[in-house]
Amino acid sequence: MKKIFLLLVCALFLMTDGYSQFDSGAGPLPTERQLKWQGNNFYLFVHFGPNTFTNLEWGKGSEQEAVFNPTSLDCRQWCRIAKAAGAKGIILTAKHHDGFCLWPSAYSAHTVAQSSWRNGKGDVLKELSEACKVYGLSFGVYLSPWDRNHPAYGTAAYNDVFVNMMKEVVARYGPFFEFWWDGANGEGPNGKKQQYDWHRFESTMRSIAPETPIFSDIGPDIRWVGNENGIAGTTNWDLLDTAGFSRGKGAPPADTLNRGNVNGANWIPAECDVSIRPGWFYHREEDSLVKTPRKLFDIYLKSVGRGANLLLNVPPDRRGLISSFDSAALMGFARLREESFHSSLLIKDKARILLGNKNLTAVLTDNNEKTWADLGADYTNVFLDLRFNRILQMNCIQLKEPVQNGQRVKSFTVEIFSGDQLMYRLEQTTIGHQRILTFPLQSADRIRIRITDAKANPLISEIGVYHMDEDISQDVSMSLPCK
Ligand code: FUL
Repeated sequence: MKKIFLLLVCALFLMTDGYSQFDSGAGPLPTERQLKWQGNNFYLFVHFGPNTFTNLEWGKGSEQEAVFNPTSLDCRQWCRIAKAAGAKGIILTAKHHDGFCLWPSAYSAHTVAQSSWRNGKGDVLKELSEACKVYGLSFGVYLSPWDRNHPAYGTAAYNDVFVNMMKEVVARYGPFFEFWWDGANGEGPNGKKQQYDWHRFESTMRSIAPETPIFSDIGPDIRWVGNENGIAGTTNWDLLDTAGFSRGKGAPPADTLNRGNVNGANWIPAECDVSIRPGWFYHREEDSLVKTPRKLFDIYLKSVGRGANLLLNVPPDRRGLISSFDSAALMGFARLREESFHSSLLIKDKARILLGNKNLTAVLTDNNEKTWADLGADYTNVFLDLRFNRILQMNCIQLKEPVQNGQRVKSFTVEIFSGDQLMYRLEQTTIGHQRILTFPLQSADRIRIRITDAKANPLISEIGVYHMDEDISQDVSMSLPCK
């Protein structure tokens, strides 16, 4: 009997997918590559290709290669703007659904090499990977398996083509900080759909780029957030059940992707992809529709501020440059983040953070996710007491969990006091890598944070309190005013 029990325990261990590790109580844990990726918070997406020149969103695949002809492409300009915007990296659509390769692939006859751009000698991946190095940015690629041009699409031979292309880009332009698989699966030039060999695609990537996290609807490392508006759920678990689901049409419901699964079997955090414009590719008629800095800041609060990463698309124009409309919006967005978060009132006021008689101020304000406070097994009977030295105006609080130990907090409250008077109360669910909550401006000298439910001892690594411009702190959904 004892032997059977031991065998069952061993089998259970072997059944885990090898990517997520298990910790009793706290649930699945992130891998090193996922943790590193999570630290990037915000980075740019670049949709660029024949669509930029034909004014389409989904190219047909029958476009002449000659249509791709940027007049003054400069990837360093993209990087300068990304850097100034505070983005940590750039992911480029190396091949979109039209099949056109932005690098001279040996596995396609529909690439930059067949175009007249730079007499067929140009290579956008090479240029961008080099520029990213110069500017200290991470580089990633998007590779669409759906290919409306490739003659082999719709046959088993196309899976070889896709595998070869992955090998080619990893060898020539890697390492990548993220590899992006689009789940779309439409018809190819011969009217047939492809049976993607996802298992092979995944094992190929794991063997040639084990450090690179892979994005798709359902991971294995990063999941889609279920919408293209850049908005994660107010409840956002880094966990997802993937058994029985597949990429594309077979993915879990959008709502599940948006919030994750509280007891999900795999650590697969969400990424919020959204475009700065209505479309993913550049269209001149959308110049006046570029999102404002305030709109971008609101998206930031609802993505990064809800524990997800933000992938913001900024498509270059027909010159091969990011237009001044987009760069101006990005600079305004960076300014709003800088003004809002550059100094926590806890530091400015030399406030104290107490847990009973323990002073946790240093640990919780050291901007170091590797140090944390353990609120213990009896956490419902204690609270973190943030004591300011005077009445201050505040409208934002930021909390972080050290997710290397799992995502533990299921619910918590934040109570804001002036003296003994409770001024405002927020009831929330998850924290995760980072939670930013805004509320109507309060004059207060004390904040009480109580964890009301958790999977295991709650751990908090960082707290910040801010007074941001009132116009931009309007995200008051889910907060419960008490007066
Ligand atoms: C989707 C694509 O169909 C869009 O064109 C865009 O690339 C978006 C990021 O992913 O699946």
